[in-house]
This record gives sequence, C-alpha cells and structure tokens, in this order.
Amino acid sequence: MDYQFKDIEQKWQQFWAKNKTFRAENKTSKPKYYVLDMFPYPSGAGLHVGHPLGYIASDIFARYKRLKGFNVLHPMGYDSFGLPAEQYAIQTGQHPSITTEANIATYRRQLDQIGFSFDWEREVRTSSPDYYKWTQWIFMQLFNSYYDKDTDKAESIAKLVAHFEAKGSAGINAVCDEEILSFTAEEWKAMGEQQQQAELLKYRLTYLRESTVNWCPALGTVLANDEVKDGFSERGGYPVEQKKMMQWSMRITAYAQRLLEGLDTIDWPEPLKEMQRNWIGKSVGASVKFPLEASKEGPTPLSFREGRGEASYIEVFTTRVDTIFGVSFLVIAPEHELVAELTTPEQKADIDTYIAQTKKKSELDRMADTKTVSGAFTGSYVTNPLNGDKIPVWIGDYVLAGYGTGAVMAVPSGDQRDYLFAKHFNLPIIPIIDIQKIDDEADPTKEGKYINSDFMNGLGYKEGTAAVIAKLEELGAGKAKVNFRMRDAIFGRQRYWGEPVPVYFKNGLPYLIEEEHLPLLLPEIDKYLPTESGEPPLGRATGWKHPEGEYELSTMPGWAGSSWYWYRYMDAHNDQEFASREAIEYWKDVDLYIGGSEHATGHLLYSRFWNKFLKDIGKVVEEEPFKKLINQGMIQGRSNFVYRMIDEEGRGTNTFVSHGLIKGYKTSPLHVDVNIVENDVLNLNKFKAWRDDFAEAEFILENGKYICGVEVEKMSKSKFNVVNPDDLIARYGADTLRMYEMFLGPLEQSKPWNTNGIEGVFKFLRKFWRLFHDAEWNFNVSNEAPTKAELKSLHKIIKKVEEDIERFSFNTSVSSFMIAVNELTDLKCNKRAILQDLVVVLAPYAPHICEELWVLLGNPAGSISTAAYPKFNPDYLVEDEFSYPVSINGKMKTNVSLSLTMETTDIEAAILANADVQKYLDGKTPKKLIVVKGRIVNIVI
Ligand code: ANZ
Repeated sequence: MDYQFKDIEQKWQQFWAKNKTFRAENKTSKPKYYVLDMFPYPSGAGLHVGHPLGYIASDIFARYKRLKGFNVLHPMGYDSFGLPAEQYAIQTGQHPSITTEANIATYRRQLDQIGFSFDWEREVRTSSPDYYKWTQWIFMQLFNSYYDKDTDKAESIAKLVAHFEAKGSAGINAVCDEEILSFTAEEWKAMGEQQQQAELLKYRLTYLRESTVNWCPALGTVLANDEVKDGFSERGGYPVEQKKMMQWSMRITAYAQRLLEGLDTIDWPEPLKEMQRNWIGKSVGASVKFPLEASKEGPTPLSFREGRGEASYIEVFTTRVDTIFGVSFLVIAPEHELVAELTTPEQKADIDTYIAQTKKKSELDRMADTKTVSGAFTGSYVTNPLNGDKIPVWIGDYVLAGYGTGAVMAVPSGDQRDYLFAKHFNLPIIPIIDIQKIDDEADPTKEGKYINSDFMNGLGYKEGTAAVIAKLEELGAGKAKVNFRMRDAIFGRQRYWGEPVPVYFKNGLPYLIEEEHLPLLLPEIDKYLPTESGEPPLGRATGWKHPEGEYELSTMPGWAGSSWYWYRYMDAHNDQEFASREAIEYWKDVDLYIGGSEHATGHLLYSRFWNKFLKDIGKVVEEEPFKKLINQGMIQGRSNFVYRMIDEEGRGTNTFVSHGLIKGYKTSPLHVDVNIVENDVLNLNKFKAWRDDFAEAEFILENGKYICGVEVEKMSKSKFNVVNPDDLIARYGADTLRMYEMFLGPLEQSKPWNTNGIEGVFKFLRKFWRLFHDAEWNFNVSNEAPTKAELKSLHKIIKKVEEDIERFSFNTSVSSFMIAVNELTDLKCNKRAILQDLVVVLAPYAPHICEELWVLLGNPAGSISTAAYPKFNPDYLVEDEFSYPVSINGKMKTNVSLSLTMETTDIEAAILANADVQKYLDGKTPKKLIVVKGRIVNIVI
C-alpha cells in the first residue's frame, strides 16, 4: 500500500494511548532521564506552528534516550491559572474554569495529533485543587521559615522563636526587614502575641510589606510593569499611578548570592545566565551615614541612634566610596521615608509639586530616562562625615526608592547623572582626581592622583577605597557593603483566577490556616470584578470566612504554580505529599529543559529560588532544578500586506494597489490573512469574501495580479500570519510536520515559517516507505546479506544521527536521512538487515511511520520505543575503493575507481585498460606511467 499517513498515525496514537507506551516507572534498574518542556498556558487560540517546535525537539530527544536504554520521564501539563481566562470571564460572565477546560481540550487534541511520547498519566494543571493544595502548602513552609545568614539556609521560624525566648534578639544574623527591634529574652516574653507576630513577620520568607505598585483605579487592580505604557494601562488606556499597598512578598533576596553562584554549576546558554546575573545585579561598595545638620551631633565622632524615631542621618549606598571628598549634595528618592521630615516649610510647595509629578512615571521610565534632569531642594542639610562639609539634600527621580538605601551621595565630578544634576541646578562640582580622564573600570584613578582629600592624596584606587572604608568604620559612619539590584518579589494580585493565599487575618496580622484544611478552595463569586469598595474579586464571595478572621483576598501571582511543577510530575497523584521522598530521590532533577528565553528572569529565577528553599527544608535533593537548558528560537510569521489607497482628506478608500505600484499612490498597508494568499499573490475573490467591507473592493493590478507585500514578524492572530498545525497535519501528516519543523533550521535560532519546503519532506517519507515496498506497493523486504555499500550508508546515518542528537542539532539529521534514503534507493536496497536498523534510527523523528514498518518487519507492536539504538561499527566506513584522478601530460582528464588493496602493477594494467583513458591515449603507448598508490596516476605521452 502507498504511504497512508492518516491511517497509520491514528492507529499508532491510539495504540500508544491504550497501551500507555510512554509510562515512566518510578523505580527501575535503568538510569533515569528527565526531559521537560515548559508547560503551556492554554490560551483560547490553540496551538500555532511555532508552539510545538520545542516540544518536537524534546520529544525526539526523549525517544532517543529510551532507545539508548534510559528510563525516561517526559511529562506534560498546563499552567492554567492566569489573566486571559479571567478577562474573558469578565466579558462573558463564563466561569474561567469552563474556558480553561475547553482550551485544555483543544490543546490536548492538538498535542495528541503530533504524536508526542508524553506520559499523560502524570498530567498536572496548576488550577486544579489537588495541585494548588501543594502550591499553598509550599507558601505555608515559606511563611514558617526565615533565612539564617550563619547557616546560610532557610531555617524554621520555631528556631528563631526559641532563640528569642532564650537570648532575645542578640546573636541573630538573619535576612529581615530593615526596621527590627532589639530586645532581651525577658522583653520578648513580655511582648503580647500581637507584637511578637508583628516582629516575626519581619523575618518570614513570605511576608506582608508595603510596596510601590502600578495601581490602575479604573481597572481596580495592580498592573505589571509591562502592562503599563507611558503612564496608562495597556488594556483600556486608563491612567495608572504609583501607589503604596500592602502586598505579599517573597524574600528571594535572601538567596541572591546562592542564585548567582549556582549559575556556574549549570549547563545553560551563556546569554541567559548573563541575564540572570544582571537581574541579580551584585554591587560591591559601601554604605555611608551622613549626619543631619539638625541633629547637631557634629561631624566627628558620630553617634547614631538606631531604630525608629526622629532621624539623625541619611544612609547612602555607593560603589565609589573613594569619591567621598567630591560629594557636593545628596539626592534621595521622592518616595524616601525622610522626605516629609526633611522638607522645610519654605520648600514644601516645591517638593509637593515635584512628588506629584514623579507619581506619573513608572520606575522603568525613570531608569530609562538618562537625559531629563529634574528635582527639588528639601531645604535641609547633612554633613560629610569625613570633612564636615555642609551638604544640601535634594530629591530627584533618578534615584530609585527600592535600590540600595534610596539615597545617593552625589559626586558631579565622578558620575554623569550627578554632573547633569549639578549643572542644571547650579550646584558645586568638586574635583577629586587631578586629571579628567576616569575610564578604567578596574582602576578609575589609574592615571591620576586623588586631590581635595585629607588622607588619600597619592594613593591608588584600591588603597584609597580601603583607607576611606577604614576611616568610616573607625568613626562608625560607614562600612563595606554588598548590594543586590534584585528586589524581593511581589507575590499577589487583586484578581480571581489564581491560588487563594492560605491565610486569614486576626487583629490586622496574618495567620496560616490549618494544614489539614488545605486546599483552601477558590470560592464562587457572582462577577469577576473588584467589589464596590475596591476590594479584590474574592471580596464578593459570600460565607467565605475563616472561623477566626477574614481570608486574604488577593490571589497568588502567575508564577506560583510554575515554580515547582516539575516535582509534581515525579509523583502526580500523591495526596499526602507534593511528591514522595522516594520519587524525588529517584528522579532528582530535570536533565534537559527546553523552553523560551522570555522566561529568563521570571519563571527560571523563581523556580531556582523555590528549589533552593525546598532543598534547605530537606524536601528535595538537588540545589539546582534544571541541569541543562535549551532555548528554542521563535518561529516568526511571514505576514502579507495589501495597500489601501488614501483619498485627499486622508481617508482610506476601497481601492487596493499592488505592491509593485505603490510608489505612484498614497496608500497605507494592511495585514491580510496569509491563508488567502499563495506565493504572495492575493486571491481576489477570497479577499472580497474575507471581510464584509471588502466585498466591493477594487484593485490596481500589475501584470494582471495583485502582489502582496511581505514582512517577517511575530506570529500572532492580530497579524493574520498564523499557520495552524492542524491544517498541515491533515495534508501531510504529523511525521512530516515533525521533521519539517526540525528541518527549518538550528533549534536555537529564530526563523520565519515558510511552508514551501514541506512538500520535500513529505516526498522523503514516501520514498522511505517505498524502500520497503515493490512497484505494486506490496511489502517486500529481502533476507539477503547486505552489501558493503549498503552497510556503509546505514552506518553513516547511525553515526550522524547519534552525534547530531547528542548536540541538539536536529536540522542536520533531517538532511542526512534524505541522503541515506537516496543512497539506498539508488542501491535498490530492500534488505531487512539494513532497513530494520534504519527504522529505529528514524523513529524519534517520525515515530508513526517507523512503528508501522517495525511491525511489518515482524516485530511486536510498540516495541520500537524500547528497541536498542543500533551500534555504530566504524569498520563499515573504512573506504576500500579509491577514485584515482588520472592526469595526462599534466592535465586532469578523468577518474578511475579501483580497490585500495590492488598492487601497483595491477593498477597500471587497470588504468591502461580503462575505456576513458584509452580514448585519451588515442592508440599511443605512454612514455611514462607513474602510480602513487591511494593518491594519483600520472601519464606522459
Ligand atoms: C557615588 C558615586 C560616585 C557613584 C561615582 C557612582 C560613581 P550600581 O553599580 O548599579 O550598584 N546609586 C545608589 N543608590 C541608588 C539609587 N537608589 N538610585 C539610583 N542610583 C543609585 O550603582 C551604584 C551607584 O549608583 C552608587 O555609587 C550611587 O552612585 C548610585 F563617581 O555613589 B555612586
């Protein structure tokens, strides 16, 4: 029979599902291998051809590893909480779980069609209660933990309480809020429950904190930075302001150093690691306290009051403490907590105006803008702790509240932004080095000497810095400090479709619900909108109340469920633990993770953080979750455009100009559905039928055709350039689609989708099928012994594919398969000894056709998945023939292929007997015949 891909693919997909062919066992004697894909958010649009790219690559790898004798875990699931389903719910009133369910069904159908070897018994859905029960459970563990800097790991809050009870706060070296109390054991015990809990919250790894957020009053929610454009919400265009709100946060900063160090131990793409390094942003510098003039404590010696109350100093973080003698003013963030206290009555109006102005700018805008200078003077002064200079304090939006201490010592002679600020407001510029040039980062003073300093003159950068820090320490006015750019992560949103936070409030303080009451189910509500009083949607739930207080009304953010899901796959149905110890000790970590680089600083950082935490509390065994990671490139869309003519008043007409003619007209481009365009020629009738307003469209054609413009862009519905895998599978089959997606180019590169080549891949599979069949399409395989040439073809491909897969070069294998099948076709090879192995080598790429042929070859159904990858034998590749170049009178004339084992005299005879050579000799006897064995033959006539 001819290649009937439809029947074959359906048959094997059903067989795999029924027989659970790809079920992974948690215990076998085989070595384990865990291949993970980033699980999808099931959106309403379904899969387009770009989505499966990474899944196909990981599936090939998973199937290959099974052939190599590994026990492979290759699971799939859904990251099914999230905004789009909720947005849809707001518009239609349909419960997001219904939309989610429907979308998952579409995804599942589409994934099944492609023939993935997923172990579907382990499927997870982050929105399902038996999954989010454990997300909530992990939240509880974080709430019950703090980070001990001495043991350098998370420890139980109970240990902290025991310490407080025995020794008070003395000797605690923990990551915590800035303002913590100092107390003795007696004082601790004397505190009421309320105050103790408030104090403990400052240490917990998940805690409530006042954070500045993008608040959109019209939408009634906090927005992420990328949902805000120029002060307005991206969706709806409503004004967004910066607002302080109590929010759940995760103390990820406790793990900053470990997150940084761990990067050196994992096999990830270097650019991705670099993105994480930058995000973590380690800066080595110093913190310096500038005493307030008003404190009247004088420049030296300094005594600083700790804790709350009237401030006596401003603390700055600097990476250039050596420039302290060049400080001519201080700039603090407009949100700095001392602003109100520092502002004098005369300056109040200025300061208030300025603060109102900065509220409109997002932090991203503030960081990006390095040109506009703005600020206001508070009216207060501090003193330079080293020379007693009186220094004015300004506020300015280039200083960010959340970084360092939210205050900078400004050195206009050393820092560009400080320089611009000084110029703009006419503030002094004090030189610090005797030359202008400071361009060596490692030693900014290399070519100059410090000036204007008491004790640094003549020192180099390193010694100068050390001398300043020593002096500051002596005075109690500063110390060396490492600062991280990364902030604690906000962990909540005022939305419905997410995990409820397992917390209730009593007397304004959060308490965990009892573990046995997990999962805390998402309640039903009437509308998916905030309440009239501006509370999150959960505030609408009636009768949803803990016996002792109100539940938390915000839900967990999108990244909660995806920060640990790879563990759930290890033991997906466990209702006692998030996964059993046994399963975790067996599978350990993910050996290969494939996904998009857009998750570099989100999901991939949060996952590493939770993994380290789970390791600290003894629940998992590896410090890093994903040993090797590959980013698949994006498949871009190839968009087509039509050009609408514009009339005199600038309005669009109903006439469309072909691309080659647009120079002569005023037109504006319009995306057109790529499915009504073939080879860039627009199908005019389909275009008229496409949209009602085009029914009467007129065209200005070139050579009788309408030629569309082309651009490569992101594949997206709004650009009408989406190619659906379903259509391609219906036309060519999944095996062709799988191979074609790989054939497009290197996995890690972005590339435009172009359907033109798919026909070639389909023809290749048909030719492969043909090898096993005679001219009447009868299955016909011979048991004869293979020839050397056949064995050579086979072993070449065995070696090539193995090498390719091991280095994740899937596209190069596809062309090698084509060469191998062409060679075997030319050799008219239908030998079992060759074809049987070839089927196994091709099976990871084109599993359906290979299963079918494997069974036709007489093997048990399904067993190709666990067959052994053929062993490469280098002997078959040893060349035993050589094609001698024959040169006559110094000119290359022809080639003659001869065995390499032939003696020189036999070679001479064979050359002279060759018909081509005889033609050139034209009856003459050569004067000379020189044979260089294995190299060349020279003839002189
Ligand atoms: C004095 C100085 C002199 C500085 C000089 C730089 C050059 P990184 O490397 O990114 O950590 N800074 C500190 N806190 C800030 C904040 N909240 N917002 C904006 N800028 C802040 O940068 C640290 C440097 O950035 C610090 O060192 C400080 O300026 C500024 F010739 O202090 B520097």
